[in-house]
Amino acid sequence: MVNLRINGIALSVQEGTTIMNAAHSAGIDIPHLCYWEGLNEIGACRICVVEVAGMDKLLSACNTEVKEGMEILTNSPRVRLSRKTNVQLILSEHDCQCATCTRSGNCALQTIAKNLGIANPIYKDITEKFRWNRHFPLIRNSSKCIKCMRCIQVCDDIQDLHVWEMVGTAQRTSVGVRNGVRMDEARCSLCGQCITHCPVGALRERNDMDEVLDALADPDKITMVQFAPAVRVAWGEKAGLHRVEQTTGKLVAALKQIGFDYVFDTVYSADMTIMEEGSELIKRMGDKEKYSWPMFTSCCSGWLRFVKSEFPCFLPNLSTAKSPQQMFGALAKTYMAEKLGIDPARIVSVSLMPCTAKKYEADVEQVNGSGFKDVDIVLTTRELDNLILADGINAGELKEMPFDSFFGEGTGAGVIFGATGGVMEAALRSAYFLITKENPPADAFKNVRGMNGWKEATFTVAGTHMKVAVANGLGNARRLLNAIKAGAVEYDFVEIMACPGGCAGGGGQPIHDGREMAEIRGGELYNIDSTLPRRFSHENPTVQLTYREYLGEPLSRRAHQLLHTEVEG
Ligand code: HC0
Ligand code: SF4
Repeated sequence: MVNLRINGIALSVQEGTTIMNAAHSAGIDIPHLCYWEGLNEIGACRICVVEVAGMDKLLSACNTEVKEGMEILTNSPRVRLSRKTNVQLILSEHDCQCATCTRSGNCALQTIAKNLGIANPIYKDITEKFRWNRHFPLIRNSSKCIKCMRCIQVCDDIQDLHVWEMVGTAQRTSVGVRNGVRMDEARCSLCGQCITHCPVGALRERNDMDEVLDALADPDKITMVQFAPAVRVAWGEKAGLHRVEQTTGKLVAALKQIGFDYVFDTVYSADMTIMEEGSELIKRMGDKEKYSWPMFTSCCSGWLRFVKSEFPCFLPNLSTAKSPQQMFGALAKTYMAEKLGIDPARIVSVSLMPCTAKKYEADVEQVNGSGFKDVDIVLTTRELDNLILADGINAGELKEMPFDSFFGEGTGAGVIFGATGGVMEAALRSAYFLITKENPPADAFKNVRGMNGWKEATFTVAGTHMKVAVANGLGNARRLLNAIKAGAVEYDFVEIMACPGGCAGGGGQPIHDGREMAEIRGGELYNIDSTLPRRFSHENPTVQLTYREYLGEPLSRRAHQLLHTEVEG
């Protein structure tokens, strides 16, 4: 037997085994193109190259046998760069008319280029018909548009935003931005629903994978990654994992294999959000005249863009609490940096989200409170899946790993943030406690669950009646806001999520053509909540510690500086 290590994993294999097969036995599938076992093991495509400690040259894994004591890396920065460059070179000689190719959808080159996140062939000059701001989080390549008009339908009928329209006549008919404005000037919420409903690759998010890979390759940087509630119930779909197999522990293990230094959970900061937003609601209710009603949740970045452009009159009604993504970033570069004794300037804070609008949110100046950019890079669930696939990680084989201590501790209340009604339910669970000093039954507020676009409920807490509403999908949000404006309805607290079904159906989630997945994924979030030992945000021991050690109490001056968009309450 031969003993060796691959990506730090120790293993023992038969003499004569190739690196490719040894890696496979450790759960790592090294990407390859020309290799066919027993037929073609010539290492010609140079896609399966790996780095072996002590050797200058990269070796092809398909035809190199293992040797005793070998230390092999299948995903080092050199390997990743070489693999990507080699695929780019192959593409430069390839006629990429995939839609009309009989192998489309079953093509190794197409798959590998996609898994490696190659969005534009750099050795070819593809001329697009429309000018586009490539920094904008939503990108459209009109040369791939098939004019199916799904983007127009979802934006008009579901989101009621009307960003797209048919432009031109006869042969020049195409889809364009309404009124000929530039995309970054359109009233787009960045919900990304046009992307998840596009049957081809004409619409996509900005690809930020390379920024993450650069950070991972930089020895001066410390990489911290958080992942959102809704990512945990979708990340394994691409790899074909059964719902019960796509656990958070496996995702932590995948992120560690990719090379992140710290893996944390956005659910921790969702619990922080509840403490701040719940306290804010109680404070506002104690001084009703001073504030505009109802109070709106403020954690959905698509909804924030929508309210700013469509209903600015409601801006004072928004909770000043930042989203969990941003709370996490602010605490990572202050409290966490202090605790770990790290210079915050060295931290690269990466966020894995089911959302395209979160890419925009991280760049908004008012949400940065740490003195640095609180969240440096946001990847969608689809980009996360590509990171996993690009490194040949076999998700089904991963051994569960725990989050890094201690931003990994979260409660069921934080988990359900990812489903419509979840933020409201989590807030009510803790508001009840903050008012009465007793926990309600954990499922006391379940009336706000479900896929209805506009839900209402009334609860009585310590003799106070509270009327709440929950809307998902921006068309429903518009109807609800118009009804409030007209005086037809009155509420105390309203949750709005831009995507149908909430983040579970977010615009950055894996695409299943022709199928809405929000209800299934949302149901899974409620299952997780029901099985967790803690289901109330105020019971999160890390949240309690954060207040004891660092913030004092909810709505304190420091809490305002880091966790709210207003420095004073
Ligand atoms: Fe969501 Fe969130 S619940 S917006 O949908 O609040 O994206 O999942 O991460 O930030 O937690 C998205 C999901 C989040 C945030 C949380 C909130
Ligand atoms: Fe993003 Fe979630 Fe809002 Fe959709 S519902 S825009 S995924 S934050």
